[in-house]
Amino acid sequence: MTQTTEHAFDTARQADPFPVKGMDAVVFAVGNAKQAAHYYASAFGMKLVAYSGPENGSRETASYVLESGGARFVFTTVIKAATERGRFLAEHVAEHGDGVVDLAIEVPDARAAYAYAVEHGARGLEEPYELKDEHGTVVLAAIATYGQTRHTLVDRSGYSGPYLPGFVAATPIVAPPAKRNFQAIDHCVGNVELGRMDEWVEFYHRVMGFTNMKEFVGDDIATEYSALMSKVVADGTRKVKFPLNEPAIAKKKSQIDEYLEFYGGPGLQHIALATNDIVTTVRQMKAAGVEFLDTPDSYYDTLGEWAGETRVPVETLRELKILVDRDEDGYLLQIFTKPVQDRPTVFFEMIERHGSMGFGKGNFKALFEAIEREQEKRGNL
Ligand code: TYF
Ligand code: FE
Repeated sequence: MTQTTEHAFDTARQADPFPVKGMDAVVFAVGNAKQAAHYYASAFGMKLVAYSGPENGSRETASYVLESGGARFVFTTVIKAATERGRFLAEHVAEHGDGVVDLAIEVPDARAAYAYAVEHGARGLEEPYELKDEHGTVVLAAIATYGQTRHTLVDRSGYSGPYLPGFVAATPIVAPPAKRNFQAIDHCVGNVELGRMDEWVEFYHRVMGFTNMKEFVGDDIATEYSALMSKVVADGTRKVKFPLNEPAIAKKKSQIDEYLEFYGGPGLQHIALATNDIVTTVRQMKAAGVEFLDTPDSYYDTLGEWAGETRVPVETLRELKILVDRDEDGYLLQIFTKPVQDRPTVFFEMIERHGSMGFGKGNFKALFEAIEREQEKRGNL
C-alpha cells in the first residue's frame, strides 16, 4: 500500500470505523411462527413478503418475514430440533418465551464489519459466509451481544430477492391497511443486569464505533421514580440507535428486574417503530386489538403549559393516551403497548418525530408510573 492510500484508508476509518446502512431485520424466536405472523399482519398491519419452511426445503425451522415500509421482522420457530441451530431456537423459546434472537444490521461490507468487531473484542458467532440463489448473493456474519442476543451483519447489496436465499416470496396473510402503521425501526432497547449498563455502552463504543446520544437516565432520576438507568448509543449517522437499560435500586421493584426475572436474563426490551401519523396508527392498532398503556387525565390537563402546540390537538392526544415531549430541536409523540406476550417482557413503542432526536425524557415519570401500574396488577411490584 502506498503512503497516500494508507493515509486515505486511515482517514476513512476514522470518519466511520464501522459504517452501517440501517437495521436489516429483527428476528424473533417464537413458539408458533404461523400464529405470530398472523398477529403482526392483522394487528400491526405488516405485510408477509417471504417464507421459508418444509415446503421449500427448510426441514427444521419455519420463518415468516413481514415488512412495514423499511421495517422488517422475521418470526422463526422450530419444527423439529435436529441440528445445533434448531436446538438453540427451541431452548431459547423454552427459556425466554417469545423473544428476539437477532438485531440484524445492514452493512456495506459484512467481512470488514466482522473483522473490525472481532479485532475490537466482539465474540464472533458466525465467520463471514455467503448465501446464494438465482437472485444473487448475500454476505453474512454474526457477533454476540447482551444475553443470548446476536447482531448478524448483512451485506445484501448483491441480492434482489424477497429476503435471503432459501426464502420464497409469499403473498400477504391479510390485506395490509390502506395506510401503513409504521415505516421504520426507530430504536431497539436492551435490558442488561444491574451494574452492567456501562460495560455494554463501552462494548458498542469499542466494537462498532457507536457514540453516546445525549439522552440518559442517571442516578438522580433513577432513585427518584424510574428505578432504572439508561444510556443511548448510536452509529455516526443515527440510523441505528440502541438504548440500554439496567435496573436501579429504588423505592420500588424495577420494571427491568421484572423483565430480567421473567425473560430469564438480558434481552431485547422494546422496539420503537416510526410513524408519520400516530393518530391513525393508534386507532388502527387499537381496533385490531393491540393494548396500549394508559395515561392519567392529569397528564393532559397540564400538557399545554409545557408541550406547546403540536400537530395533534390535545383532546385527541388525551383520547388516545398519546404522550408528548419537547426539546430544543422539536417535539415527538409516542405511545407504548403493553407486553405482547404472556410474559411481561417484550413491548413496542410507536413514535412520531418532529425534529426531536430524544426518547421522551419528559415522559419518563408518566410512563414509568403507567408501567408500574401494570407491574402491580401482575403482582410484581
Ligand atoms: O427508549 C427509551 O428510552 C424510551 C423510554 O423501560 C423508555 O422509550 C425507557 C425505558 C423503559 C421504557 C421506556
Ligand atoms: Fe423507546
